[in-house]
Amino acid sequence: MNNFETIQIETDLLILGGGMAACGAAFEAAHWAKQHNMRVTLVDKAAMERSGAVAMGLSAINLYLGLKNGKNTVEDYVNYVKTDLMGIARDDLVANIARHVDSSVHLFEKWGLPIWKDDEGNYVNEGRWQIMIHGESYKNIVSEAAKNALKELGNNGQYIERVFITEPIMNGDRCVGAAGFSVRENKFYIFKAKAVLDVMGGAVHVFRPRSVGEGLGRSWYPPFNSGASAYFTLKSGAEMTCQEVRFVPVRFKDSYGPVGAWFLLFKAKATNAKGEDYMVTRASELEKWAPYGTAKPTPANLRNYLMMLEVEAGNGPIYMKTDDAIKEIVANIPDEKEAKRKLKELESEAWEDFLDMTISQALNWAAHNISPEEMPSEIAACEPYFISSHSGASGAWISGPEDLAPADKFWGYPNMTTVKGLFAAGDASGASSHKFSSGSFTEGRIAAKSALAFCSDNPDPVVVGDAHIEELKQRILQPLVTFEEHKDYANDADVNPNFIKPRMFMFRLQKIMDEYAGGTSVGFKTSKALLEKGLEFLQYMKEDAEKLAASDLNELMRCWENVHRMWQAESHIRTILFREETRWPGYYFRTDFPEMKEEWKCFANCKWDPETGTWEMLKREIEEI
Ligand code: SFD
Ligand code: AMP
Repeated sequence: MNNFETIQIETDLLILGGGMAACGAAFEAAHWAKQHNMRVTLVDKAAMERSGAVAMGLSAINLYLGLKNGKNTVEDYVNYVKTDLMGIARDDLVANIARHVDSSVHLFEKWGLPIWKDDEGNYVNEGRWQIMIHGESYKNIVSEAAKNALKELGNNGQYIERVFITEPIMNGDRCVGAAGFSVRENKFYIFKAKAVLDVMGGAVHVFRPRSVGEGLGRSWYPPFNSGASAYFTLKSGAEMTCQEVRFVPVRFKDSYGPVGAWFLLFKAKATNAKGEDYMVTRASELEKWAPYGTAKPTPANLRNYLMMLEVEAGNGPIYMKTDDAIKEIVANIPDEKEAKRKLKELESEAWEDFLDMTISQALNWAAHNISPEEMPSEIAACEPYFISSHSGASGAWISGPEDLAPADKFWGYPNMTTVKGLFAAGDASGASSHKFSSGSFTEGRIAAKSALAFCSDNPDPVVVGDAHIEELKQRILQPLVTFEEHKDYANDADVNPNFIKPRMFMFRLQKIMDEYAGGTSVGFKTSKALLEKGLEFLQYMKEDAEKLAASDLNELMRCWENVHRMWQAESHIRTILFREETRWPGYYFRTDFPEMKEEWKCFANCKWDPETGTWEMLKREIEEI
């Protein structure tokens, strides 16, 4: 530990993360910081060029309203999001993002992102809210603009890559910075800031993945996002919302390729093995979940649910009828030459959809001799993830904008959590689903502007005592010490009675979550008895977390990633337990409370108290605007 240099950095706004929300934050912050001579520092655990969920690229921008064309209104979008989330969403937050998102998309295009255009020069819509892009380099383009904006601040702007943020730094009830370490060099970092923006994405590998053994690590959500956002806000004592609302995407089986383009652009159907369209044959099930179940489009969790009923009935495999969809489009073209040209075009678009964002799915097709125009492909429900910017909703409970938020949902600074000086956006903020890449970038912009206003109003320098810094350093680097102390006891580095390695710790966490909290192996079902047992096992894990051991910096990161996941897991179990109903079948199902209840048409929030170490569960009202 003595050979770790301690580096202290002072700034005004500290942006934690380098993903879509962080890039939006950096871009916007640079504009305001220049005018007010303020300092902005961004810290990413990876390299911004390819970090976060957009690392591999994307083939669509899922949130674009086209307000200028008068096609959609902000209100339409709020209604869509709320229905998709079975009535649970913050109107004020969703509307705030929706009214600003188009301008962010126009910036992406200006920076060089190729967006599909039709013959009249209009964007090509995938669905009502989604537009198609040639997006393999989406993240490179957006991060370059963010970095350039920070560079323009000269000494007042910096981005630091490959530093893993571990812990919040508190001064009483205010968040004043963060501690972390380099994943490449023996350097321990202390960031002191007037305002902190938590944008470290969502969480994967909390639940046991379907891919094990040689496929381990292949998941829909990127393996790098490991619950740091939720851990950071929880440990600061911030109130959290929708921690029960996980996302279970349906994807092409085993390689997790996207389905949106197939369903929306190509109008493909999914069927059971007998060729039955379960959205039709099981339509009556949707009435049980009215008014959401009977709305159009059917909420994502209910689309999943009908498919899961087929699997349970033994009617799998489930197929995406790529072949039928392509044939139908081509069949409507009378001219033979034109039909042939169209077929080639569709084939190319189908492959690009994967190559733009999930390259392994294209490899999977190639490996299994799949020609999408000739045969269908299997689809399946993935394991659960935490991603509030997509169709999940878990994250910090934040202040809305003054002009839209009801009185109890505005506390001075938009996007500030219930902890002073701590802001959240993207996957880190909750109850504003379907923001996606463009909305997360936009929310980052909103949050950064607000956080700089907080810095202006709280200009005094931040103080963090030396003893506090030393305590943080000891605690964060402890896994390296534990390993050094005990490594010679056993001849297998993974099996040692004196410590637990992060990989083993992760397997244990995933087994608990899978079996007790409704993972894939139990068909996404759980109950009070199962959840309470899972919670008991998590308490033992918390004790064992003190014995995590790391042989190098990479493992030190893995140790803390799994501690972060464990906190995400605990808040998830506690909130599922609290909400005594089933509201999102297809994401999870409470067998002891199998129905949706009017009394639970509210937010289920939770809060961990840093003073007492106890959890509080709260109901918060849903207000229509
Ligand atoms: O359709 C630390 N998303 C899609 N959005 C679209 O607009 N179109 C699509 O086509 C999309 N598809 C999609 C999407 C997501 C995924 C996983 C797939 C496919 C496979 C959603 C967007 O990607 C998503 O909404 C945004 O990326 C969210 O932005 P943000 O900023 O909240 O999260 P991030 O971009 O993942 O960035 C997180 C950053 O945090 C860093 N980080 N840094 C320091 N210390 C730590 N401890 C940290 N932990 C994490 C990360 O490195 C990263 O920089 S579709 O198929 O669904
Ligand atoms: P996905 O590839 O599933 O992430 O979908 C991309 C976008 O299309 C998201 O906005 C989804 O909500 C939407 N979407 C996907 N499938 C459907 C469907 N069958 N009906 C309506 N919307 C869908």
